Amino acid sequence: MSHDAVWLNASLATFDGGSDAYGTITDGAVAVRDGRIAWVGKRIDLPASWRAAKQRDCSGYWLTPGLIDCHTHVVHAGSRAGEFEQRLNGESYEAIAKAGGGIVSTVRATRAASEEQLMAQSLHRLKRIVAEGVTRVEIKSGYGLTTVDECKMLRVATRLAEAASVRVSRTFLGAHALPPEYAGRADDYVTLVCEEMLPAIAAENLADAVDAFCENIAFSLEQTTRVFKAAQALGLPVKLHADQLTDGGGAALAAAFGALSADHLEYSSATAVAALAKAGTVAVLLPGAFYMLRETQLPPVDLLRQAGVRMAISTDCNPGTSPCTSLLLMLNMACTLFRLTPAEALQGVTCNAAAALGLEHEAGRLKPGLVADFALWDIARPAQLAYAMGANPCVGRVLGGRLCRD
Ligand code: DI6
Ligand code: FE
Repeated sequence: MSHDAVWLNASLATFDGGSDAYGTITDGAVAVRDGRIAWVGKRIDLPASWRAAKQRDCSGYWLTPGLIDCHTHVVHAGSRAGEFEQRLNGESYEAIAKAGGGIVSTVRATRAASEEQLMAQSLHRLKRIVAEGVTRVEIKSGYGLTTVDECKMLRVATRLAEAASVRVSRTFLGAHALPPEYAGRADDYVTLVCEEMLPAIAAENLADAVDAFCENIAFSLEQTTRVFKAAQALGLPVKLHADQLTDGGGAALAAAFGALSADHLEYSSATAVAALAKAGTVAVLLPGAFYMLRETQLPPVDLLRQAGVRMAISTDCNPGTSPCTSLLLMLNMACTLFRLTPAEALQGVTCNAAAALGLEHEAGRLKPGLVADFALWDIARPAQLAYAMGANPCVGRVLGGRLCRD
């Protein structure tokens, strides 16, 4: 069945230039052909050739690009509520990780789960993310840490697209934590990641990008460099968890490799910011992890802004440092905690989130040629999406021109 139609009677936030930071068009129209945007503009300017097309009435709602959650670990098993309690009793994230808790406890649960169990637990969370107007989600592996279990996670990520009516970008994060069986042998584990896991994942086409956790509790600059070289040799783009807990030089390394994104960045230096700007690497800011860790070091937002580094915002949905399934709440926190403007925050979950996934010419704006993925909102102005806490004004999601039933 064709979903070619003209979407009418909506205010548009195109994020594609125009009179304000949202690219607002009042009384707009969006024409869709073959799942892609064919025309965007004011209704009165709609070309005559579209006047006889099927019409979809948006009832005066706001229509934006479908939101993109560009950094999640939504596929995992188990919960870390106990660890949360430990932290409130004074234990630090690093100390818990060193004592065999933290990421490694989720690794145990994820290894123990069958593909179907992992699917069921993850789908439940993903549906909550998607319900807030999200049409694309990035999903990382990184809680398997064996070839079999990393592939299991990425297969679940692949299958979730259909199950949750959402587009999925899959990222291989084998270098997330050192599995206990490799204690004291981190370089050997990195060899496994580069020489066994990556080729297996590339051969099965299970990943769209490769990520690593570059941090003193995880992998060094040298180890990250090995992973990046192996990824690029297989033609896979890279991204990095960088400078989250310390200034370890991760963001500068990501820039040196032309990474799609460098994520977290609380401790990134001015030099690193300049390198990101030069490389065109997107800064992915994760206010949920900042909040959950009760971090006080703010990411260098003013420097990023001045340098023209594109900023994206994401949930970082993960069981340890950001058990969050609300991208709208992250908009609010990006504004209140990081002092982004509502327009910057919204660019961070649309056009800049697309760029963080290497999809800036595919998604994230209302622009001819891009996918017809939309969210419809019962709001009076776009800033309302960043203003409210705990509200969900999403009244419809459109994927490739087709209205989703959810
Ligand atoms: N940084 C994070 O915030 C998450 N992973 C990472 O590399 C934490 C993941 C976890 O604690 O389970
Ligand atoms: Fe993360």
